[in-house]
Amino acid sequence: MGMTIAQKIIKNHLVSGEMIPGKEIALRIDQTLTQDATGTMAYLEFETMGIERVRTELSVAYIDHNTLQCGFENADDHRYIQSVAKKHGIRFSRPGNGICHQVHLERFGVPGKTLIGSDSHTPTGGGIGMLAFGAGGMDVAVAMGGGAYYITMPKMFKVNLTGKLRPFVTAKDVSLEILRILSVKGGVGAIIEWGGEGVKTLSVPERATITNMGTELGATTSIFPSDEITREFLKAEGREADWVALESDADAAYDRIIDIDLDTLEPLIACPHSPDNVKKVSELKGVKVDQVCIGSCTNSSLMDMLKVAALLKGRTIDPSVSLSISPGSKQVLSMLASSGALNDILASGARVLECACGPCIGMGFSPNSAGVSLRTFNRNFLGRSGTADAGVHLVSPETAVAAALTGTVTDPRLLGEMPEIAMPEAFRIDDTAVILPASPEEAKDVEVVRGPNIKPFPQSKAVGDTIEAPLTLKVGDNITTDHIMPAGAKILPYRSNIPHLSQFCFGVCDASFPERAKAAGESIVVGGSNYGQGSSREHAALVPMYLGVRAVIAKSFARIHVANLINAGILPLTFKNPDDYDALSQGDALALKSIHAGMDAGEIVLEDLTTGKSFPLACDFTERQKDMLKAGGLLAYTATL
Ligand code: MIC
Ligand code: SF4
Repeated sequence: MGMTIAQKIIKNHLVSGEMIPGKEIALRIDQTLTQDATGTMAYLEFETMGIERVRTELSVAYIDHNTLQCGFENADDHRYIQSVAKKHGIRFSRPGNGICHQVHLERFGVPGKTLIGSDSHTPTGGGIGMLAFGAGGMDVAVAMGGGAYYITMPKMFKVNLTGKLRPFVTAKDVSLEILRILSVKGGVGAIIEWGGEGVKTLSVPERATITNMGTELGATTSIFPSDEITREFLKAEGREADWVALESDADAAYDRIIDIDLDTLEPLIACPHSPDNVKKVSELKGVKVDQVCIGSCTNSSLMDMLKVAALLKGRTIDPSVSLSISPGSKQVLSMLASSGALNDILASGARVLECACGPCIGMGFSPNSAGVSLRTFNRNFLGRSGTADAGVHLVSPETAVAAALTGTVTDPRLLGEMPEIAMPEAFRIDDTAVILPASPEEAKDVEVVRGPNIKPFPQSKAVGDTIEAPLTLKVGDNITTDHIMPAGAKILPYRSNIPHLSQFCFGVCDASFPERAKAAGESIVVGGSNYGQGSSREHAALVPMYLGVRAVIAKSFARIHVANLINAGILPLTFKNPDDYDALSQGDALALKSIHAGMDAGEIVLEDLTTGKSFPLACDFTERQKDMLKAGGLLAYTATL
């Protein structure tokens, strides 16, 4: 039987395991990336492994998230990352050079290679035909050390595109359409391959918008073929030699095929507070808009920015709207400047921010109280913007401009003619903001600089045979890692200081949780379905671990988060009967007994000592995962090898 693109790349990188959906496989990783909000912890973890030089083909450390420097913390962490990168053979992308996924696509991504990144939107690389995964920092540290990356062999979904997008309907609308169809859980356990005749009408940046937002579907990753369009893009980046053709076999089998006719799509909008709460823009016509933000790893390519500039040209934004524009990379910004498009943006009244994540992760530009914000980003989770009662909506750059000009939600097709914008034949190449590591000889003398905000890694505990602990927090469905460990300008600087960070754990759901958990000493958290969706931040596991959480029981888990829980030595268990969730109450005294035998049998019984009821819980751990849990997490396990 023929193979899909992803299956071919997996086969080429398979270290162990069988390519049977649901079974654990280990993959050789060619490239890694980190960003600064997860990177400090990832490099601290890498350092504990005592490896002199990374063993990947390429590893890049980006600075793009924590670029507001309101105190010494972020600046210190950046110096730490820069020095650790220099010492251990990692390229360092300076602050200002751009958002990791945009820069990686431009300068480093290679079709057919594997990439893992300590950021959930690493699948952006699928736009160029890479098999790219978001992962926890510890998994990235292991991959930098030459270790394999373990995942569950995914199912294969195909989205078959036909037709061609009409003017003012964009790749972002394709992303929102697939979210409407599949929901934020619909991609769990699957790799989504984009194919069909319609693919030939999409440029690499458009493809990357789509693979970027595959993360919001919960998919393991998403991928496009590598074709002539990919070759043209790489050629324009001066990297034609990196191109290889990649396509699935004609008789490849898929677990699910979804058809989307690009001709029939309309401008779409995801309403608060979930990326799958999708409506037609026309349904929200006239809703007052306070703020518009254009940028993020989803929509910050040169093409996106040139379209925005062309639509803003000769117009000024509505006086009641605040518009921010963050180009995705220095390459994008410098080409906007040299083409004159930057002047059209500035003349419109927009505020141009640096090439970084910025408002997407609440690093400034939080909306006004109860403000309506239209953003070209990928997530609109409650509180993520930094304003608790803001209503964040996700839209295309075209829809964002229409709202900025009119002050209300407006169908962009009312803006008139879409100006013709051609993809440049050559991008402006300047890699001076990527600092190369020291040579192996010089590396010995490089001193790693550590600021006072870097606190020791919290001690994990081995999973013993019994856990008796209260249920300190019960939460509902689709809890994101932004709920568990919020980010934003005030909290992000403490990503290397777990004790400080712990005060904010579950702050979006229940601000009293940290105190309650500390008072309890050890505790158990209960969640609904798709627990831990969203960001890859391992802090959403490390901080609960620090607060004494020993087990999380949920209806189902998101892929990266469940791996992070195991890496942190927290036992993730699922309800065999999802209705049992209703029988548990916050504050109940719970007991898990005969855990080790239960892990082997695939079932552990939960006793509710308060109500006297008991419930069967499922666990399907591999031998490696069992050993990791019994050792107290990945770092403790690695030390035993
Ligand atoms: C995000 O978009 O939520 C982030 C911030 O990029 C995270 C990483 C982090 O929390 O540092 C992600 O997507 O993994
Ligand atoms: Fe940065 Fe936002 Fe992309 Fe995360 S989703 S990497 S915060 S731009």
